[in-house]
Amino acid sequence: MKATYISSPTNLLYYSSLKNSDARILLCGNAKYYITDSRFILTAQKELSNYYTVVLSDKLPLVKKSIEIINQLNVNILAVEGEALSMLEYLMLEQSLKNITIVDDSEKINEKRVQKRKNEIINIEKAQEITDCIYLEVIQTLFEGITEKELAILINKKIFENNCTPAFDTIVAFGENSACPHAIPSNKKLQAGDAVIIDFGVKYNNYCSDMTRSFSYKFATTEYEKIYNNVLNAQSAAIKNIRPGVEAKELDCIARNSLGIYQKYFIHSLGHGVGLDIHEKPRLSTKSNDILKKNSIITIEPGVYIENKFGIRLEDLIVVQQQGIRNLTNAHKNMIIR
Ligand SMILES: [Mn+2]
Repeated sequence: MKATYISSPTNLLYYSSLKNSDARILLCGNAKYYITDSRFILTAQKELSNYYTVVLSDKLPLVKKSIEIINQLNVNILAVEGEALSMLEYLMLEQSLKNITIVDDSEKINEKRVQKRKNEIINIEKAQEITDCIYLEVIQTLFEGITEKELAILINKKIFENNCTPAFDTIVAFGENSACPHAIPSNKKLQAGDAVIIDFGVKYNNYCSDMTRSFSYKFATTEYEKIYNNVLNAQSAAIKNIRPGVEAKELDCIARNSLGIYQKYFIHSLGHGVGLDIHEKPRLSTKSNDILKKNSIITIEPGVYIENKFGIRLEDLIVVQQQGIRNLTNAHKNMIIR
């Protein structure tokens, strides 16, 4: 019999609806075990007893308690999350389970998360709604001399005020710093004519949002205008082609081709799935073998980065629907903000 061993924080959350990394889940036929320690046992018993046999791992590490249970079951294959399992934990499993074959089943364990349930979509929609509001608020408070760090702190403060947490490190980049796709906010001061990239997301009920906006402060050069419209067109072209069944790499290719002479400056992939994790399946890149499925939530984020000059990235969060799409991002894409 095959048993599945779930150990990553995100899948523990997905499979139990409880946020607790100090647990393991074991699925074997109809048997379902939730193994946790004394700090969390009462919560687990209260919330999970209808779905799981809740097991206290008191004196033993979680992995050892799991091994005890596996040995009591008639298991010959143990499916694990190869992507997330630590080497040490793997070695413990391997050394204690001599007659059991351990296989990587990350793909299958993560597969359920690709197509979002109604409630998951609602949470992500709400997360993006908060993100839109924060963006619209902060761009009204811009002034010459504000630093990237100050603006990032302001965004983070508003995220917490909305009872959320940042979904990842907020990115704020001015001027030539925007040419770095994942710039770290510095003490650089905003000046008129600067290109600006703001990329952030929030976690609402454990679900992430993700948005990037780019603009030129006060005025834009002709070159900025030209490239901005290029990136905007590339994004629209990709979005227009989203539908269940389309290959992720085809969308990436459409966006890349649409950038024309600027495609060599598009140095990352087109997008990614968003859910409990900020980056999850499907992957939208040149190398991806993923095929879009309905009720997936994905980002479409083409960008152009010209070293020592500026960068431009536009990122929207999109629900793949049976018929067409639903764009969860409503923040405007004004090219110049004064
Ligand atoms: Mn993103």
